[in-house]
Amino acid sequence: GAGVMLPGQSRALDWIRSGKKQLLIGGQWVAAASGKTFETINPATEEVLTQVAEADTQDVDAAVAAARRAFEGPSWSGISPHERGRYLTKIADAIEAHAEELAAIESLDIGAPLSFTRGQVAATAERFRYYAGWTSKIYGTTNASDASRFIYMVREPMGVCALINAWNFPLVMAASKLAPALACGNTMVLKPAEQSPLTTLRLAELIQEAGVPDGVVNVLQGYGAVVGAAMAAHPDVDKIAFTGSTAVGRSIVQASAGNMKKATLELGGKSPNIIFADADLAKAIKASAQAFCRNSGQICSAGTRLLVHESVYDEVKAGIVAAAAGFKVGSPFASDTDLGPLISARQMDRVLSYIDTGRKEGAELALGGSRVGKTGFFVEPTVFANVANDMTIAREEIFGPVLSIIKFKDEADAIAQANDTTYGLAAAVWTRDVSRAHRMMRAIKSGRVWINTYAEGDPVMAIGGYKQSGYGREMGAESIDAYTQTKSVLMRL
Ligand code: TXE
Repeated sequence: GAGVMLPGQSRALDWIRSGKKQLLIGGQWVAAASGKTFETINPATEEVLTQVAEADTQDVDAAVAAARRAFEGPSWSGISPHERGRYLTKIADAIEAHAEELAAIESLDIGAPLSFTRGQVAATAERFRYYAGWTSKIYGTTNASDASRFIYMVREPMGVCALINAWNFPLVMAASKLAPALACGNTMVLKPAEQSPLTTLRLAELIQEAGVPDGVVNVLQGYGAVVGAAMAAHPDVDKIAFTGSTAVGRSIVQASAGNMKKATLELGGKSPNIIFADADLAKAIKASAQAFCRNSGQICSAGTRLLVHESVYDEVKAGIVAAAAGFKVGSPFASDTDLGPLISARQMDRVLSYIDTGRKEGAELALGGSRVGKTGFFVEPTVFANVANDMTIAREEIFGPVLSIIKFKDEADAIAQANDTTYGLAAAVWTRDVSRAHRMMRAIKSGRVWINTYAEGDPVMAIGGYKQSGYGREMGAESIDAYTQTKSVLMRL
């Protein structure tokens, strides 16, 4: 059970109960113009954690106006890059100083185990530190030219950025957008997902305490179809960055076309995880079980299609089933929990209905398949074997702890099946053959490839999709490109 309350957990509850969870507009915490609020739920207990202000289009106008004033004023985009870097470092320090509290708020709001959210908090701080280093290293270029001319290119911030996030990694996702956007001198309006606003609000308080000027970071919690859509369509927003479903991504591109916002989109995936017969099978099995169960499978790059060479298929299948059967489903605050609940009743129903579809389409249910308990949105690790790559469960993103195991005959067959998807976010290859690893890496159409590991990350690595997994990239040097634009200058001497 959850047992005695941890210090971070009680600080988290104190913060959640302290004061209203309002909107941050122009440096002020304010109620929504409409006065409306909505509930945020603890998905492990189904209890209401607190009420948060519910923004609508009026609040979007106010927040965009505040971001515009902050951008055009001298106190942010005009300051020394070194000074901007110091703000980012201060934010990273504050995140680390409040690590246990932030991890506990995240676990309360999204249900992920504390062991997971602690790692997320560390990754959040690391992202601010990484981009703190970038502020003073954003270079333009100059070209050779004849003696009568001087030609150079400068990189400038985009301006006002609209940042819209999903609920599966609220803090890390906030950092992936805020840190590079701040580093480049932009101002922003950030919308956390309606299911998971709390850590974003706490982070915004820490950003304020770090002294970032009013209006640079504005936060609006609210529903996607209202607030998100208004941000995407707003004529005074210069850039939009979105993480979420491919369907909403498409509507964002359409809405943003009105004023030609620059867009980056990080969308869904159906990532192939490919095990060859010559792999270190023990390692491959262990990591592959985690690859579809981490964060209860609510990860865009989760390894949900396990492609296994036919000669080791039975052994890998048995190993995966045994490993996943050993995972403990339970309270995010119990130290032995591997899988917490899914984010919402809606997501749980969605996942259970995919499991139903898998059964109906004739896949072999080798493990799990049901809800756990009656309270909280818990679903067991679920493994389907003998899956054909054209079944619905192998084609659509389920976003729950559900694995499809698919056989392949040879390298060519593995490549064909791996690429037979509308997505292209991530992939992994397990083999001891170095040449094969490189051949596979080249052949796979996805934005990220792991070799003999899964889900490891580093702030230098860009994240993003081939095909319908997205536009552009987040993180690494590519985020500096995504949050700046180039101005070319020609001077006649
Ligand atoms: O996503 P939405 P949902 C996938 C995953 C999941 C499915 C549905 O398969 O099962 O999407 O999840 C905001 N204009 N991913 O419904 O709706 C919304 O408020 C502007 C994969 O939660 O895409 C939230 O802030 N914004 C993904 C954000 O978009 C809108 C992570 C994401 O919500 C909007 C999450 C609109 N019209 C879900 N409608 C990944 N890439 O990791 C909604 N939003």
